[in-house]
Amino acid sequence: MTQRILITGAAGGIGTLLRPRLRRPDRILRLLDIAPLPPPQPDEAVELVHGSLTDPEVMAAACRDVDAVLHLGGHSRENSWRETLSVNIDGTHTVLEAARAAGVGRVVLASSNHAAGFREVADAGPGGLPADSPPRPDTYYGVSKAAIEALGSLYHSRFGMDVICVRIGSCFERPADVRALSLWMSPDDGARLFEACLTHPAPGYRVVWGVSANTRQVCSPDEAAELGYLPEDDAERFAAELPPGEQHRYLGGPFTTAPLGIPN
Ligand code: 15L
Repeated sequence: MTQRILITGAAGGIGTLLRPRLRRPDRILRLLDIAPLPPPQPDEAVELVHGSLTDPEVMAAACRDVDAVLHLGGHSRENSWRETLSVNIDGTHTVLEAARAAGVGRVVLASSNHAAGFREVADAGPGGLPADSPPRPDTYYGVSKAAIEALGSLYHSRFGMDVICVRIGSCFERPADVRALSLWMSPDDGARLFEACLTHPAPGYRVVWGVSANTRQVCSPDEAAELGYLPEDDAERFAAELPPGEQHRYLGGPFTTAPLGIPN
């Protein structure tokens, strides 16, 4: 049977990396964004929706006939409190509410390491920081990610929805700096992890880290492994190419000192 997956924020960085990687013969990707989306490739089974995840009518229509939602949309960095509240927190409520009303059984939420950005790297220990370490946000952005994890938990407990919160480390083609040698999630591993989130038979509610199998790992791999995620990449192969730098005291690195509420 054909499966339909709605991806919010599909024109963003991670959405763009995942779009070709989540293609399956028996799958339609419904891609939603307020930004323009590249037109379908030949033989690409996609549906493009231009609209805002903060609009309940847009989301109600977008969730129709959908099997799962991959909610990547929202501000991906620090912004004003008003914007963060409206787009990230209220917007995620709108997404979850539309999914619930449409009977969508599974929602995967893009959380972030910044929900726990004030966790100390030195506390990681040999097993790494647990994925469900209580929030210690480093920014308004981090607060919004902690809040959406709580919203996801509520929608699981009240409505039985499967909700997986992925505390994404740093997902780019290659690690940007020394800090990312610990937190990098390669695009291919990102696809492996989101695929595991989509295919696990009964995940319930859980929080997992979204990172590759990095030599300098500070995040526990166990919770994502329980989902069936087997990362294959390691940021270490880029280490020699990166400018020298020190590991930060806190997981959130520069976010922990960036001014609050100022877009960066
Ligand atoms: C994030 O949550 C951001 O969305 C991304 O732009 C990076 O800054 C990443 O964290 C990171 O910590 O490297």
